[in-house]
Amino acid sequence: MPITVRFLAVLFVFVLSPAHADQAPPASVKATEAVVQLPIPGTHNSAVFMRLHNVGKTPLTLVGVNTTAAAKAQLHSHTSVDGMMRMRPVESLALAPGQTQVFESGGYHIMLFDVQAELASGDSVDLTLEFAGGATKTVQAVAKSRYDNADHSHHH
Ligand SMILES: [Cu+2]
Repeated sequence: MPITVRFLAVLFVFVLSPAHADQAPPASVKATEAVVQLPIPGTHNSAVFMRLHNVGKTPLTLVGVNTTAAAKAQLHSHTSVDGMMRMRPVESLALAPGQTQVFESGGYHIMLFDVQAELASGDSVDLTLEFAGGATKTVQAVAKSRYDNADHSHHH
């Protein structure tokens, strides 16, 4: 009986943690100017903006984002539908070698749902970017309020 239990336990762990998740090398990407925009007071959702650069020699496909700073993170695009700007989830985003994808207000962004209420301006937030094939890359973003430096945002 104990042997059977041990076998089942091993099987269980194996099923829960596919081997490739631990062995995939970090994706060759570099994120700069990564910012977690804090939600407008009274709301809970917000977005991440950054510049994501493929510094490797192989094409990459971003398929997901994880962060402990929000209940859920999702890739979004901003497109015009019948003359209205609408956000919509995107399944994946290709990044050619040498390409820089800008995530910005009004364009591609990482949508955050139920942002942690205690997150404050200046806090560092880890974002784990997930790529097709299992490679990941954890990048640091800074939490910012849209009311920070309001006078200077257009002078750079
Ligand atoms: Cu969005």
